[in-house]
Amino acid sequence: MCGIFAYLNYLTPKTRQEVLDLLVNGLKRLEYRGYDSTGVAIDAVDSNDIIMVKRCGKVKVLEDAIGSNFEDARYSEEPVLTHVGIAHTRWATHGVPCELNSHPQRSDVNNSFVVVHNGIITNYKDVKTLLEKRGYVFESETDTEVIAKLVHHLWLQHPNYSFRELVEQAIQQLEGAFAIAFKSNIFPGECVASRRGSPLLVGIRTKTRLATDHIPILYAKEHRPHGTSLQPLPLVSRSDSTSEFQPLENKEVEYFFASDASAIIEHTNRVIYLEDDDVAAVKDGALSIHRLNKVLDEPHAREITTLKVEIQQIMKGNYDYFMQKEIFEQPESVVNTMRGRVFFETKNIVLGGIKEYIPEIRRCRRLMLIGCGTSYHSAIATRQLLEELTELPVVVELASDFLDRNTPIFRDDVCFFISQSGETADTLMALRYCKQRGALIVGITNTVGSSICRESHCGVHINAGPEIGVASTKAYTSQFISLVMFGLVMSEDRLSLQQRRLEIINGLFNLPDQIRKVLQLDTKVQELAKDLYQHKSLLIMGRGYNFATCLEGALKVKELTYMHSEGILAGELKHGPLALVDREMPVLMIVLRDPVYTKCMNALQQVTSRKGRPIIICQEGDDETKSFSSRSLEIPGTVDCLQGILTVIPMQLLSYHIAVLRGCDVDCPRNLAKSVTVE
Ligand code: G6Q
Ligand code: GLU
Repeated sequence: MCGIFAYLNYLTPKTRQEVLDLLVNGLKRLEYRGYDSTGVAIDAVDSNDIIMVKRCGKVKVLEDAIGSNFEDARYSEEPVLTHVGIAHTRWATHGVPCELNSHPQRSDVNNSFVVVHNGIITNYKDVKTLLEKRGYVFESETDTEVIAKLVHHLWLQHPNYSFRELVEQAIQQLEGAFAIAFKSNIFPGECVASRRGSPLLVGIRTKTRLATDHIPILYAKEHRPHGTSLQPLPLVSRSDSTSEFQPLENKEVEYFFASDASAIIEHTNRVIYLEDDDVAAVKDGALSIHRLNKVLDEPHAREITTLKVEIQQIMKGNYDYFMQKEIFEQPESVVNTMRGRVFFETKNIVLGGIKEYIPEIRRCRRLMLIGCGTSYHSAIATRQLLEELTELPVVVELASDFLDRNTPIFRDDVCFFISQSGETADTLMALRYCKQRGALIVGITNTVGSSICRESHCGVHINAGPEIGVASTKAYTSQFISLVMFGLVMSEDRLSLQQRRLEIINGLFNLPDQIRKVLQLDTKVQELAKDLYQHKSLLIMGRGYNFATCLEGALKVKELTYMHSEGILAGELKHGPLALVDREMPVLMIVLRDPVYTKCMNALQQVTSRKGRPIIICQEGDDETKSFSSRSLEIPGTVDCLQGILTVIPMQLLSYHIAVLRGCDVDCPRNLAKSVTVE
């Protein structure tokens, strides 16, 4: 989730226009991360005021708006010695993309404190309620606005605190994930930034060589642990570490704060990667890094590292394609989907976006899950579990077919529309069809403010972060988890299901590490791809909870490699597809130790006795199953209903590697678009 770029020049004359150009250019470098709106904040010419320009849409729109906003010649002619500018590309999580919800968000009409933020503040409602009681009036729908207002509130309570101390105290009250950068007209020339769970780095440019390669970390003397009750607001004692204060001092210096190095590298290659809960503050040109509490064995300084990479390389990290990057992001994206929703300690699940509708959903006649392509597969993947946990009939529909059939819909139906983009025309038409007939509409999307979001009665944002590769990967696993979370909410008061729920919640807890483990199979999968890429076809077989993986795997192979591929329900083998099997036909079979294991083994034997040479995806350590083939991939075992999240990853990797070997355009397969807005 999205982009921060901030720039501070100390005793380095720059016109405001130059600062603006720098900020806009920084945002352009971050565009590839995906976003829906943008904004900047800089200082006014003849006062301490902060001027903000925010726009919905592309950075280019912001650039044009800036052009007309700062026509005053003094912006391009009068150099300023010291200046702070902050800028942002937003990927909405709370509140639709619009000017008011764009960042920077402000503390008050005077713009006393303005902030740019990446991530999600999961306890923003509590903080907001508290601040509203103290008279704050909120103007946006974002979670971010609470950060700016909280800092303002703390400043009113402790007018002697430094900018850095105010931010330090504010972040103790925040839960969730964030990278933030602040600017203030009460503290001109200063910038304070921090992070937790979302990346942020500081670039440093000086005329002369830096005197040090390390910035010592300073600690607050007292602190409160995270997530303390918000009543009353903290009266934490001030961190007083002046005796240790050894900031990086330089006469002329420029600082760049950014979500990733792509926005910094053209200015400097000297950077510090901030760690979670670091607070980096620049005052009088000196950078200092603070932490709230000392952790044993922690380094005492943050190292200034020298980047030796090209911009292109940074944008995709160590990856060659966005799709590959997105596959490897899954250990983090699944955490983002669960953040602030699954409480592992109390075994509690809260889905804020549908909470109020749960009683109505519990009374419904049936659940319908509707989508296209990969999104449809996430419905197939979770249908069985939803039937089990909700004890309701669950119908899964392809949006286009659903419309063709004039499917009967009733007022007491609950219809889920699953869509990464939230704009797929077929899904949207099906939504409108169901809405007209009085059904309750639940949107499951990755794009806040999309048509499906807006037209739903309620919903769940899957929070997978922008997906750039046309082939959907991390959105699938996040859709999967969102639907599982829904099932868990529906079953929370069913006594007979408590053991099952517990098993699933524990399974969710272990998922990120298990995904990391599956990703380690990458080289092995690449080897398999070398065996397969010259073939014309690939059959993928499985059943039960893993049938969806077969369909999704086959879709990935088709769209990326242009090879024929088919996902086959293993139970259907003898009703036709078995005729395809011989020595030459590539077959991949998913055989896990779950309730349908014996049936899958039957299918495996049917294949091998026709001289088929299947590649087997089986459970770690399952030597018996493995012995049926010379080629296998072992994946960690989890609870049966979550296994599909782990089995789909080798399929994503396999299709990716075959596509690379066949010389296909991985991120933009021919004839396909990321968002299908035509029927
Ligand atoms: C798969 C594709 C595609 C996609 C559908 C539905 O790799 O991305 O199958 O899932 O076109 O798109 P939405 O999820 O955006 O509705
Ligand atoms: N949660 C914030 C919002 O919706 C920030 C989203 C982002 O990372 O851009 O405004």
